[in-house]
Amino acid sequence: MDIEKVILLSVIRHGEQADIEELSGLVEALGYRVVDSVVQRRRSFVPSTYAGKGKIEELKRLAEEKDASLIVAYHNLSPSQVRNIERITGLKVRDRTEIILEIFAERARTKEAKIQVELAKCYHQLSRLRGKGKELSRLGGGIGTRGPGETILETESRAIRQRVHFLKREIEKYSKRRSLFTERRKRSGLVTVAVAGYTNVGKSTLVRRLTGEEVFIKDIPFATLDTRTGRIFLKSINKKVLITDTVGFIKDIPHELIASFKATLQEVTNSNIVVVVYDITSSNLESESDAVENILKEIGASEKPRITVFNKIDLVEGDEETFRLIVAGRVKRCENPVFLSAKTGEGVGRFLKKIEKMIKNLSF
Ligand SMILES: Nc1nc2c(ncn2[C@@H]2O[C@H](COP(=O)(O)OP(=O)(O)OP(=O)(O)O)[C@@H](O)[C@H]2O)c(=O)[nH]1
Ligand SMILES: [Mg+2]
Repeated sequence: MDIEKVILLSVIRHGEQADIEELSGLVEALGYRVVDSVVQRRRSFVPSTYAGKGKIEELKRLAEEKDASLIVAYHNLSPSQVRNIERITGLKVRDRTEIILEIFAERARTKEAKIQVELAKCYHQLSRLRGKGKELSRLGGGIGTRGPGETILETESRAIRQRVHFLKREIEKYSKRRSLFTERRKRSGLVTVAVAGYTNVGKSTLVRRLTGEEVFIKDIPFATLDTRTGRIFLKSINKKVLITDTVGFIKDIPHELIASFKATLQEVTNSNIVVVVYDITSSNLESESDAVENILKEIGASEKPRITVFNKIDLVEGDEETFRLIVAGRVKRCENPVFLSAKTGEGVGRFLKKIEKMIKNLSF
């Protein structure tokens, strides 16, 4: 079968940025090929077509020329925007949230992750239906009339809401189980360290390096969707420490995903120390750091004791001074910085020393 060819579409409003390269990586993670991208700078989105009509026409010509069959928009689109762009171009249209949800759906392995992804999809469908409802009611007849479309919408959204109710109850079970584990850990005096950070920075590689756990590592966004915990023993302070790998963060994360992955992200909130990992080679440290801080805040973990890891130093020439210069002023918070390579192991000793010191000082 031919690989589906995709053109990316983004409207950048004044003072805003869109990470087209990242969107391209996400789309390609699903096995599509990105053949071009169209970017329009303007003050606001066009309500009916997201980008201006001229741009959409240009997109149509480009798609013909490049044999593309799918358009992926950077921002969330309303149902009417999708319909209008589809009508003008004759191509399928999706948005970034749908792409991320699809990646999550593809990667989910455990029952819990699958339930969380399904919940996120339900939330997304509901928000789309709400949009559709508004459009229909604008078209609708006089007071008290109920168009047939509306009835179908109501039935549809009721079915989804029932499913949401069921899925939430299922997630609650996992959440309770996690709370029990947390309690037990606390009582047994085990210290827990959660490894968090942007997607694809090397969190799982670090956890594997430290614990030897066979976690899944791959050069793709969202390789990890489930938390995995391994343990290490810190001889000098005679303590067992649990290290948990977590799902990666992303900018403008679909709100549906944070809401449904709260249970998994609870591991970060419940831990004693949070290790925030960055990829020192990233050219987007600033916006990645913003995203990380926003999500940590949303899950109530921003005030946890933390260590900031800059990973992948094997890809950079130089010494610690060079590394410091590379990251200087680029991440919002930089408590207890450590530079290391999870791949080669360089600097991992220093990292463990930092953890030991922190545990001693915090006297867990
Ligand atoms: N050169 C180099 N590559 C690394 C290092 N650490 C991780 N990688 C590579 O970076 C990619 C992502 O690594 P993962 O450990 O899966 O990253 P992650 O943060 O767990 O990613 P998600 O689970 O997808 O959020 C893989 O190709 C790793 O081999 C490192 O220290 N140096
Ligand atoms: Mg991972």
